[in-house]
Amino acid sequence: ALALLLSVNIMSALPDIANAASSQPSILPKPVSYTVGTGQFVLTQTTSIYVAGNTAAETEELFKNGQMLANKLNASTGFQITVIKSNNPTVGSIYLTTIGGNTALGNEGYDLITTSNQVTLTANTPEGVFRGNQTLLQLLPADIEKNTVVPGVQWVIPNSNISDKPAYEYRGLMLDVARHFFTVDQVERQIDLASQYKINKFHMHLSDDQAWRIEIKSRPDLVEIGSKGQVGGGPGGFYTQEQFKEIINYAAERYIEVIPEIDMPGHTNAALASYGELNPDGQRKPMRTDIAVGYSSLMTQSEVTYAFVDDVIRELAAISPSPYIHIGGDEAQSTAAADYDYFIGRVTTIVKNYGKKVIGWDPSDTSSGATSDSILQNWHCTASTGISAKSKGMKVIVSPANAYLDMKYYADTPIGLSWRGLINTNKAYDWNPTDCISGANIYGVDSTLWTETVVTQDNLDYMLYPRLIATAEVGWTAQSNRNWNDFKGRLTDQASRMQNKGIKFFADPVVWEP
Ligand code: TNX
Repeated sequence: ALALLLSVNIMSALPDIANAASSQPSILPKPVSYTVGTGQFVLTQTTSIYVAGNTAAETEELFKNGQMLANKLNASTGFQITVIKSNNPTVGSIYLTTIGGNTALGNEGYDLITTSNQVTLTANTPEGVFRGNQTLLQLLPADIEKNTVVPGVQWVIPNSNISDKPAYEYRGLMLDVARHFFTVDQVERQIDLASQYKINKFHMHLSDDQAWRIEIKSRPDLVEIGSKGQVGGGPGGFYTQEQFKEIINYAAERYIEVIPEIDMPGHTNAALASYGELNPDGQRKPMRTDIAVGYSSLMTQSEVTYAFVDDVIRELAAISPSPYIHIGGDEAQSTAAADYDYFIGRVTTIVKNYGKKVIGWDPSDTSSGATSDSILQNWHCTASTGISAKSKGMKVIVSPANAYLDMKYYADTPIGLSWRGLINTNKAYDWNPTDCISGANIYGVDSTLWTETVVTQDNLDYMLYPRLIATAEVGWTAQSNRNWNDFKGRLTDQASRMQNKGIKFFADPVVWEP
C-alpha cells in the first residue's frame, strides 16, 4: 500500500517536473546536484546584490565579486544593480556570503538556492562564491551573456537548489604564446571566457624554439632578439614584466592562477639564438620559424647555462605569485639521458631556491633530482610514463590526446595538427583522467592549445570552443555524474550563449547535428 501511495505521489508530481525540465537551464560544467522547483525569481530594476563575509577582508573581496557580477548583469539588463555590504538582504535581492558555508564543499564549492524571494549563494571562500556566480549567470536567460542592453526580456531564474564542488583541484588551460604571439587583450579575453566554465589555472607556455615571450631584465637579448618571430615568420612580440603582472591580476580577479612555463633543456632555440654563450661554439643560433621539435638543447654541463637559468627563474619567481614554475622537460631528444637527469635536478634546486616548486612534462619525473613536491604533467599517458611520479608520491596533471585542443576536430578541419589523432568534441569529453594514469594522485586536467597553426583570435576560439567546455567538465564533474548524451544536450543549448559572448566556436556536427 505504501509503495502504491508513493508511486501515485510520484506520478502526480511528474507533470510539474517535466514542465520544469523542458525549460530547465543547462549548466556547464554539470553540478553535483541540481533540483528545480516551481516558481521563479525575477531580476528587476530594484534588485540589489548583498555581500557579507566572516571578516572585513572577506566582505571586501565579496564586494569585488559582487561588482563583477553586477557589471555583467547591468550590461545586458540595463538595470543599475548595486552592491551592498550587509548580512541582512532585502526581499528580491541576490545574497553572496561566506557565512555558514558547508565545509564539505571545500574552497571552490558552493550552495546556490533560488526562491521567488531571494537568490542565496553560500560558499566557504570568495573563490567559491566566484565559481557559483558563473552558475548563477547560466541560470538566467541566454541574453544575459550579451554586452549590450536587451529590452523586453523577463530576467528569471527558476526556483532551484544547487550544491556543487569540483572533482579535481586543477582545471587548466595551457596557451602556447611562443609559436604564435597573442596580445594581452587576446590572452585576457580567453582567460575571462574560460573562467565562465570554472577553469582555474592558466598555464602560459612562454618560450620555445621559435620565440621567447617574457621580458627578463638581466637578459635583455631574450626580447631584443628572441621574441622577434613566430612560426611561418612575422613580427612576434613579448610581454613586459608589467604586462605579465597585468595578466596575472586579471586572472586573479577570476580566481585563476597563472603558471608560467619556461621550456628547458630542449625547445630552447630562441634562447640559444639570443645568447651565443649558451652554445658550444659560442655563436648565436639563427632564429627559426619552422615547426620541427627535438633539435635544441641547453648545455647541461656548463655553469654558463645555470647562471642563465638562475637569472630567468629569479626574475620570474619575483613577479609570479603561483607556487609553481613549469620548467618544461619535454622532447629533449638532443640532450643525453644522463644529462637530462642532471639538468632537471639542477633546475629543480634553482626553482626551490626562489621559493617555488616544479611542474614538468614527462619524463621529468624520472630525473633523480625530481622530488615528491614536484608535479608531473603526464602528456604521453602510456604505461611507461608516470611510474617515477607514482613511486615518489608526486601529484600528476593529465594532458592526454583528448585534451590536446590543437588537434584537428576532423580530417578536413582547416587548422590544427593531427599527430595525436582527430579530437572532436565527443573525444574531448568522453574520457576519464584515470585513463591517463591509474593509481596516481591526480591533481587535475590541463587542456593544451599549441599554436603552430593557430594564428588569430578567431582561430583560438575555433579550437577551444566547444572542446574546452568538454574538458572543463571532465575536470569539474565526477566521472560517475558524467554522460555524453546528457552533456551533448546541455552543450546544444550553450550555442546561443557562446554566440552572445562573441565566441567564434566550431559548430561541431557531433553536437549540432546537421
Ligand atoms: C608536442 S606536448 C609538444 C609541443 C608541440 C605539440 C604539438 C609537448 C609537451 N610538446 O612542443 O607544440 O606536440 O601538438
